[in-house]
Amino acid sequence: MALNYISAAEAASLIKHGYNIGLSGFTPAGTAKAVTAELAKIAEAEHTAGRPFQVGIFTGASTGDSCDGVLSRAKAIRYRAPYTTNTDFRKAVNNGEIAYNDIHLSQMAQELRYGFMGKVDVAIIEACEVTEDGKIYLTAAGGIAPTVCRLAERIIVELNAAHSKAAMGLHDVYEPLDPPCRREIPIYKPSDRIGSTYIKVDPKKIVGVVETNWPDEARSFAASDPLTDRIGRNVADFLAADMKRGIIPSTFLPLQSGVGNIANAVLSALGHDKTIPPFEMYTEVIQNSVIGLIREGRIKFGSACSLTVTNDCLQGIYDDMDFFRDKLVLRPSEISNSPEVVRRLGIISINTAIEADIYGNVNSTHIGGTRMMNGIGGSGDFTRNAYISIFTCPSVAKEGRISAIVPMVSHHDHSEHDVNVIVTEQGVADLRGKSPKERAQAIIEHCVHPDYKNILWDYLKLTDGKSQTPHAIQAALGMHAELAKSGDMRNTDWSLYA
Ligand code: 0RQ
Repeated sequence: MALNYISAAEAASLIKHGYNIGLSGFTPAGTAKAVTAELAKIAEAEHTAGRPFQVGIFTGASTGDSCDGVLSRAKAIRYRAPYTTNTDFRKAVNNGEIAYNDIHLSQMAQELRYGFMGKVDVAIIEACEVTEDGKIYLTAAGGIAPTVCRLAERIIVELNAAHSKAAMGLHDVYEPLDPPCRREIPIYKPSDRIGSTYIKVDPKKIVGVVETNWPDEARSFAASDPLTDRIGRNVADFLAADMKRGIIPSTFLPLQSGVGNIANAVLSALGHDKTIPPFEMYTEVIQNSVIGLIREGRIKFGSACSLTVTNDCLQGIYDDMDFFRDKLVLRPSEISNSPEVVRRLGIISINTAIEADIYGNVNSTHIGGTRMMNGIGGSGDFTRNAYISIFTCPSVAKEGRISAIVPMVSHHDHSEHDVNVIVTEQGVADLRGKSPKERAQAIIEHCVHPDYKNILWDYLKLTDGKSQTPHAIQAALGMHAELAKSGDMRNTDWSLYA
């Protein structure tokens, strides 16, 4: 069946008010871009004409400005799931304009299949190749593409020349069966391939192919600085010591690491610590630092959902595919982040906290307990099931006015039952095997900034000091209340609560 080549505007005109669209891509690699950019223009025109126009968006993780940015500015998003990092989208969410469902990334595809979020009307999939018999070859991410292709009534393919056809073969496309027929996902080591290199669809569902040449919109991260280097060093030293005393096998274990500057610094420190043998990644996002370490032979294999790398780094991978072919695999997010596989492989997970409390509970998503930052991403998928789960963050934010360690988190993403280790630039709190009261001692002693140590010790004096998890409930959010009042947690006055 011949493919029907259409423009991005023609493709966008197939999407109607009230539709749910399912997108390829993940943080924000491999996201379809051209059709959503045109859709924003349609939404603006409809709004000007006094007609409603909003869609639901299902995707793998964050998208770039060409989706979350333009569509939120055009007030064209009714509902969206999961993770996002776009500033305008964030503003719209915190203004109450968008219904944002921040779910674990591993659950997105299956919740669509289970019918929890309504039907997928149109899938928009970025590809480096599409064939007349319905084979779609993805670009730099797996995301939820296989699932939305299967569920959607119609598929639009963005054939993007900015991605080399060398990406063909990078993917391992696999969709598990749903209960009660689900079997194990047969991955026993990070490099195992269990699926096919393309998504196979009924070619009649492909209603249009849009040719584009639009580079990925990956964020560039700031160069490492002394603070992130210190955090990275603390993580590397901690893991090296665990290996030395036999807690981590001498062959090491596969790593997962989140997105951003701290993640880059941690990987750089681990990669350059020669007491740690070359290791593997079983992670959701591969950043530039991992590619460098694969080239240096320090990382043996990278399994991920996306190549969230700068465009020159991505081009370098495509140009050097003979080298990378047996060192990288991209998977759908429900496989890259599968709790089952994470538990089996014994992953060491490293994610970022906005704040943690003295008992080891972690908030990764909300500022001040109410305002969405980005979302939980895959941090919960890995943390709950990891061999060792680590959270990192600077000990203070906003020039010291905010302590990242507080008596009680203002929003709860990862519970004390799941968090093994907290690392700041001040040091490492190893929470494994400890009771809540022992954890509080370790966290305040090792992770808290000197400006806040006495404030937190004094908080404990307000409690009975005996109960399982001692709290002075009326004062537990006192540091947050002080921040709201004076703009500086250092002014916290516990006598108000005595
Ligand atoms: O504010 O943007 O105004 O400068 O939060 O903080 O320190 O620059 O760090 O960019 O790595 O973001 C947790 C949000 C950290 C991110 C989070 C302010 C701070 C700054 C950003 P500015 P930094 P990052 C991977 C797996 C999700 C969970 C996860 C994230 C801004 O890493 O979204 O790891 N993680 N998922 O000043 C008020 C505090 C604050 C604070 C920091 N306590 N109170 N503001 N900030 N702490 C993702 C995927 O799965 C795909």
